[in-house]
Amino acid sequence: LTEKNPTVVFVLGGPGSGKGTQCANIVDNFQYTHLSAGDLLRAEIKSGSENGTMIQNMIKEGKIVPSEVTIKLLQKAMKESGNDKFLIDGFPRNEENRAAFEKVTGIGPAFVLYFDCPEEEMERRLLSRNQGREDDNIETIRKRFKVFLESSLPVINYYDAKGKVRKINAARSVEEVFETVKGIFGPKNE
Ligand code: UP5
Ligand code: MG
Repeated sequence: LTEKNPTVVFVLGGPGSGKGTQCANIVDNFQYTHLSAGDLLRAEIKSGSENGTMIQNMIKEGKIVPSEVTIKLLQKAMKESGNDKFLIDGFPRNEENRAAFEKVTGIGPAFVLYFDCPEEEMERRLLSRNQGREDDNIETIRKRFKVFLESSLPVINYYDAKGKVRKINAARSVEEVFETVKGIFGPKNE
């Protein structure tokens, strides 16, 4: 990294809560680079890397890929971006991810965006997404919800206890949600 103290915002929320959609809007309005851990892992599968089959199997089961794999991909993408402001979307997903990222990179998040959305709404969105994602079927979606509740919510609670969580009602239109998001990033960065 060229800058010594990069700014990192973790973007968290359940499957289908709108993390990727809102990150795209943030990037259009503020000087951030969007890094989706899930997108990086899916690109790794496509590239035919030696970890590809393992990653594919874990995503199909809604399981969390070992943190060293994900962190390596994130670090590489951060370096290649040349930027020093990052939206890290869909990571950290469990306590081990969180602790390992802080240990390996020495970076803690400036804050954490948490897109809060009821499961029924997330399920509706995922089932109608139609982008050919192997994990957008009802069996895998149920597993993803379970992993989110059991492993990812505790990470959000950890940062909430530190006053770092900005919780957003994500069960509104894309535009309404982004109005709230904009207020968090502030006019000064626009
Ligand atoms: N949509 C979005 N916002 C809407 C709104 N306000 N109103 C109506 N519709 C809305 O949105 C999902 C769909 O809803 C889209 O069709 C969108 O148009 C619509 P999206 O913005 O894609 O939601 P997002 O929260 O990004 O959903 P995604 O499915 O990407 O979330 P996941 O957290 O499940 O997926 P991710 O790619 O992060 O991870 C996938 C898997 O990779 C994990 O299950 C895990 O197996 C693995 N993984 C790891 O192991 N480690 C990691 O660190 C990351 C991932
Ligand atoms: Mg996403």
